[in-house]
Amino acid sequence: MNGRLGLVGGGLVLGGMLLIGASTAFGGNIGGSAGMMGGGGGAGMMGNGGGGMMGGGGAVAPGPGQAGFVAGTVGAPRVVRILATPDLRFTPAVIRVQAGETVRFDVTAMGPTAHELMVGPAADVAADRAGTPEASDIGMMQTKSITYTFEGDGPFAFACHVTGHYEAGMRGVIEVVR
Ligand SMILES: [Cu+2]
Repeated sequence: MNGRLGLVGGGLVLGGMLLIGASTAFGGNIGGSAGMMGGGGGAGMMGNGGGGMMGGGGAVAPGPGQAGFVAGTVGAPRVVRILATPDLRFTPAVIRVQAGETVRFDVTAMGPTAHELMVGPAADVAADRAGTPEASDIGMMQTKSITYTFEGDGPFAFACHVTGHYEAGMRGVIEVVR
């Protein structure tokens, strides 16, 4: 019995770590999906997308402005994972990039609603301007990517322009770190 309890305890610890990560990065909105994300490459997601948010996690890759940070290049973009959640939010909603770096955003739709991801200058993203880089029709548990090089001072932003989503708050900001 003791041995079995120990095993259960270990499982809870692991689950707890995932949930801590999930609640930090995802606002706790996808609690039921945390395990699934963990099995599907959660470690990489945390390492790449967590950055400063995770604050102190030993396995977390340093973010822009932090010692040891490796900026993305055109040849080897830095991967940042974004979740499009059923409550019409992006997680994370604030992403830091280093000036000039190239980032590949991998966005996954976490629920039955299809989403889009537009990335670019904030004014273009707000206006849903044609020609602004966009991944569209991202279905449930589907992941699509946009690769973007952050030249200039910004401001930059990202958003979903499926009808009503932007107005509901489905948008985020990209902070450029120099
Ligand atoms: Cu959306």
